[in-house]
Amino acid sequence: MTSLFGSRSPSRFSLTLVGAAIALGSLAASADVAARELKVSTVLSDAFPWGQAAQKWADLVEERSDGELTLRVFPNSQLVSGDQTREFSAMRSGLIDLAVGSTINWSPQVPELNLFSLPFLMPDESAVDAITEGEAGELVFQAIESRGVVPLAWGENGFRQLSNSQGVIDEPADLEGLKIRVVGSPLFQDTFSALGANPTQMSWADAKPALTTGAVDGQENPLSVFDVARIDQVGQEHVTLWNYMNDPLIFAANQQVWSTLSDDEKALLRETAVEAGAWEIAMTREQESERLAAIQERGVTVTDLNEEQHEAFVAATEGVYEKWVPRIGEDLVEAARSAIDAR
Ligand code: X2X
Repeated sequence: MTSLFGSRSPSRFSLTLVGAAIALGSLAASADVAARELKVSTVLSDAFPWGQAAQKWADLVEERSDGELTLRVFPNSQLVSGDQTREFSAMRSGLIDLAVGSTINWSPQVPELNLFSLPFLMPDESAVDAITEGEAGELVFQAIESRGVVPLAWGENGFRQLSNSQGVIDEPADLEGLKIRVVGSPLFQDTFSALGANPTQMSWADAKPALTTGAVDGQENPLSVFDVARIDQVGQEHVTLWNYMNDPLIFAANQQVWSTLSDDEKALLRETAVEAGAWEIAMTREQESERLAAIQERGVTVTDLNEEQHEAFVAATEGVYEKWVPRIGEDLVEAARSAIDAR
């Protein structure tokens, strides 16, 4: 048997084979480097605007990198086994490459993110934009970066409204003793305790089952989440529109992963995150009134607070500021307030 190198002078045929093998080898090697897949974590799937934001990001990256960079979205907090308040730590430690995450869920690790959860700080969408698009937003991004994660762009889960199974809530006294499911972030415990409720921290994965069995009486989430998850079907017949806080989303990357990307790849990821975020924010806001109508059509009682009722909730939660403003940082809160005043 003649091996490829068996004859003294290799035939033209065997030389061609060697050449082809080398070419194939280097092709495979460059494909390894080029066709890179990054994992994107989200809490909500693409049935919700949040998951759609991540999918949009993935689609834009695929389109513009000619398939060289692939973002694969892992919804339902599956990369952290459902424990959404561990997502930031998992991204910092490298278990997660990229995420479109909620400021609430990351606030246990990044205290500055509690800014957005301060009750009744941001009255409307323009107040949210004034913060995220200005100096306060930059300070928030610096805080994230200083804790080992690279922030890229903003999205929006939305203004959070209150729902419950017991009755109409239009004053703090109506919350007295109600068991309310809140996210596992300490500020929420304080806000709902201040209102006289009985807050219970649990992950989103556990929330719907707890509402179904009546283990909790109520919850708070944006209308898009209430609508898509059909929270009306688990006995939540009353919704109070109180806009008590907004939950911006942040597109971000693990620092180690980020440092291995070329300048072009970094620019591509950043630019597509900004585009996907802007697209999702506009969509979420545009859909808000249809969602409200759909929820009402299903027989849910919707209560819109008048100014006096609204003020009673603001007054009842003022104490939360005393404890949390020092933790968030006086300068950041001040920057946010002046941005809101100047809008
Ligand atoms: O857990 C929630 O309520 C949710 C889905 O809105 C967040 O992840 C903050």
